[in-house]
Amino acid sequence: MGILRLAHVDVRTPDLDLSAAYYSEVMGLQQVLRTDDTAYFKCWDEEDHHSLRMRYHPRTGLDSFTFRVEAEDDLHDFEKRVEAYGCPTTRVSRGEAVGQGESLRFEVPSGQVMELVWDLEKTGGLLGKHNPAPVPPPDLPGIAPPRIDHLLVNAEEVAEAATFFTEVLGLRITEQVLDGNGHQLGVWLAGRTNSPHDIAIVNGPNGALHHWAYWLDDWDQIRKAADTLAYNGVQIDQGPTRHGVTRGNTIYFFDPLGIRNEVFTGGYWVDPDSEIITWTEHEFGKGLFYYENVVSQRFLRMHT
Ligand code: M3P
Ligand code: FE
Repeated sequence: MGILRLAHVDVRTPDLDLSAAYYSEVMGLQQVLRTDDTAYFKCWDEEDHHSLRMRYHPRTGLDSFTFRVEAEDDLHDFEKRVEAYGCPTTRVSRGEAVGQGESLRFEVPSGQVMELVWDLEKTGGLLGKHNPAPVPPPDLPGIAPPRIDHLLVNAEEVAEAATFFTEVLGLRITEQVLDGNGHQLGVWLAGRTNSPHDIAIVNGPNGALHHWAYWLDDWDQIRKAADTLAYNGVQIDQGPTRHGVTRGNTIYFFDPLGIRNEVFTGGYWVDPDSEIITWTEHEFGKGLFYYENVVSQRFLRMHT
């Protein structure tokens, strides 16, 4: 039983055409389905139906984020565990959501809607499984990341959210930031991946989305992403730089409706029994952005 990995992020946009153009042409995702009010996107190396759903709504925001579980029966077990913790759950039946079967939804203690699913429609990656090329076609537009990597949500009570994610959902903390009294200000959590984070939770308003991130293969791709963003007049938030936390290389930027995106590479390999890395609030400037060593207020305060 367990939570495997991030499957998709579902967000709202007041300008679906503008958002769809940006995620197709600048981020370089594949638009797999477009209806009147919703667009579905995936990265070129992803096998599931989609990793991003954008639907029209007058207000920008996070609808939900979805993690895949290891086995079909896990939904039943997680339903009991989440309910026992005190969070009501609902079942979404097969046929109600595009690209997946039955799922379990609930509000996490920090107010975001989380969904667990096992049955994802596998539509395959761009390279296929028969004598695949190691790289995608060279003419893909935009940044064209191979896959989604992680998301970061805010929580007023980080420790409470962290307890839920570790004790109820079974994720592992890889890194944490503690204030002078030993209270958690941020936690980075891994599912069954060897990544330093599939989700992170940092102090901020309940219900908020700070960003989600796509994986890129190396630092040179981050540099190229910066060129693509600047060329397209996209507002860059931070970087290109390096995180102390996760050790990853990164650049943050805003989509046309002000949702923060990140592209990320590097980081270290986490073993299932790796010990937690702890940062003090005093040194968190380096943890956040190792070269700059500043805790940028725009970065911490702005969210969706
Ligand atoms: C990351 C990351 C904050 C830290 C963000 C860190 C918002 O996005 O990928 O490690 O404090
Ligand atoms: Fe991140």
